[in-house]
Amino acid sequence: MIGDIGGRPQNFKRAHFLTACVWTKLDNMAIGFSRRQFLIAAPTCSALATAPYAPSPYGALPSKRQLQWHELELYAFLHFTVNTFTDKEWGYGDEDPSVFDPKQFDADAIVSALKAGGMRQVILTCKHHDGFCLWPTKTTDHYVRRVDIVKDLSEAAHRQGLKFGVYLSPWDRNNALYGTPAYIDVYRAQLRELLTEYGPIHEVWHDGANGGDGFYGGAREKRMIDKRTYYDWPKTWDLVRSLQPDAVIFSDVGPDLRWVGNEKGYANETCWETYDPVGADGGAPAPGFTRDKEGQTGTRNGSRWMPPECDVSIRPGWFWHESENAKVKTPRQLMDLYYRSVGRGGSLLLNVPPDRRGLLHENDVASLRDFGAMVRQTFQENLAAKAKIKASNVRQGFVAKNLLDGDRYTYWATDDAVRRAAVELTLPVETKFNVVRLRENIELGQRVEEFEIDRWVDGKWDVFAQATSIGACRLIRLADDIATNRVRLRITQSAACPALSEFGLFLEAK
Ligand code: FUL
Ligand code: CA
Repeated sequence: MIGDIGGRPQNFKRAHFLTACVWTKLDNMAIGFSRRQFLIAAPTCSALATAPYAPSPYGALPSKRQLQWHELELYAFLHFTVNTFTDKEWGYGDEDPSVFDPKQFDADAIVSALKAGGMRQVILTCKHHDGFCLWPTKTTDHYVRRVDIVKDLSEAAHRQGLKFGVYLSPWDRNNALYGTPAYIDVYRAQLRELLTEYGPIHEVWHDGANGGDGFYGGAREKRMIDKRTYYDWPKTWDLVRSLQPDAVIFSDVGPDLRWVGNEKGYANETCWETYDPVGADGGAPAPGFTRDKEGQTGTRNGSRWMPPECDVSIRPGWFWHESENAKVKTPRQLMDLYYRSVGRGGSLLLNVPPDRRGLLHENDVASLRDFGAMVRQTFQENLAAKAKIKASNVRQGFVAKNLLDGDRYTYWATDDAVRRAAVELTLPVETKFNVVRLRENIELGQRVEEFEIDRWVDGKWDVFAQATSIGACRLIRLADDIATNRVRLRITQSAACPALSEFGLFLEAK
C-alpha cells in the first residue's frame, strides 16, 4: 500500500460528500455527450457536492519504490567480465583474472554515451556466471586487480545524474562452495559489499539462469541445485531491504519487478502490471523456475504489483564480440522496442556491452545517440497540451484538464458508478500526430480494461485505435499520420471508475 494518496492537494477526505450526481446519467447513455448535456449537467453537479474525494484504490498497488522505478522507463545494462576478452557468453569459471584488462576503461565516457541514449539508470554485471568479481571483494580471490570497476561506474553514474543498479549472478561457476549451504553466505556477503560500499543502489538483479557444469574451485563437474529451496530468497530480499530500502528487486518472481519472459525486449500487447507467478511444474515458483512466458502478459487482478522489465541486448549477444560489430540494432529497431516495452506499461532494459578497451564501441554509441534523440524529439511536446478538453463525467475536483499537465499523479476521474466515459480534445488547429500516450494514475491501481480512440473526420467520429491495458504508460503508434482537430478517448471497460493522468498526442518524425 502507498501512504500518500490522501496527501495531494487535489484529494480530499471522504467525509461530507453527496454521492449521487447527475453526471452518472450521462454514462448510461451512449458514451460521448452532446455539448448541451455537458452544459446542463455541470452546475447541477457542483451544487450537490460539498467536497471532492479521491476514488478508492483498486486491486494490488505499487509501493513507493515501484512508483519511482516506473518513472525511469528506459535504462541500461552493462555486461562486462572476462567473457569480453575470451569471446564467450558464459565463462566456465577457470579464467585467469589477468585476462580482464580494459586498458582504456573510461567510466565517464560509457555513462555519457548511455545518457545520450536517454538512459536513466545503469545496471552493471558485478559478477556474471563465471564468478569473476568486478570489485575487490573480500569473499574470494577471483576478482579484478588494479581497478574497481563497480566504484568507477557507480561514481560516474551518480555524477552524471543516473541511478545505479547491481547484477550479481546467483550461479557461480568459479566458487568451490557452490552447491553447498556455505555458498549462500558468500553470495549474501558479496551483496552486502555491493550494497554498502557504492552509494545508493536503485535496482538489484537476480538472474534465473543457474546450475550446470563449471570449474568450482578445480572440481570441474556438473552441479545442480534446487532452485526452489537452495537460496532462501526471502532472507536475501530482507537483506536488500535493510541495506538499500529504495532499491527495487528484480527476478522471475519479483518481488518488485518481473522478468517479461523473453530476452527480446518486449511485453505483450495486453500487459498487466500485476502478476502471480506459477512454478514451471504448476506449483510454487522460484527464480529460474516459472512458466516464464506468462510474464509477457502478467495476471489481470493478480495479487501483487509486479510490472515487467523488458531486457534485450543492442547486439545479438550480451557480451561484446568483435564479430557482432556490424550487428548493432538500429535506432529504428530500438524505437520499436521502446513502443513495445515502455509503451505497454513496463521498462526497457537495454544492454550495451563495453568492448576490450573498456569503452562502448563506436557503432553502439552512434545507435544510442540517434535513438535517444528520436525519443526526445518525439515526446518533447504533447501536441494536445493547448487543446480544449471536456469529459462525459467529471468527479468533483478531478477535472479533465489534469490529463494535459504532464504530471503522472494529477488525474481526471469519474464518479464511482461511472466506468464507461469519454474525454474529447478540441485542438486549436488541425494537428498531425502518429502516437497517442495514455497513463493511469497507478497510485490507484490498474483500473482500465478496454478503450477506443476516435478522430473526427468528414463530419463524424472514426475509430482508429482499440486496446486494453493502460497502466503506467500506454503508447499507441499509428502506421499513418492522422490530421484532425478533434480526438476522443472512450473508456469502454474499467474495473473501477477510471483515474487517468495523461492523454497525449505526439508526432514521431519518420
Ligand atoms: C541470462 C544470462 O544467462 C545471460 O548471460 C544474461 O546475463 C541475461 C541478462 O540473463 O539469464
Ligand atoms: Ca496529469
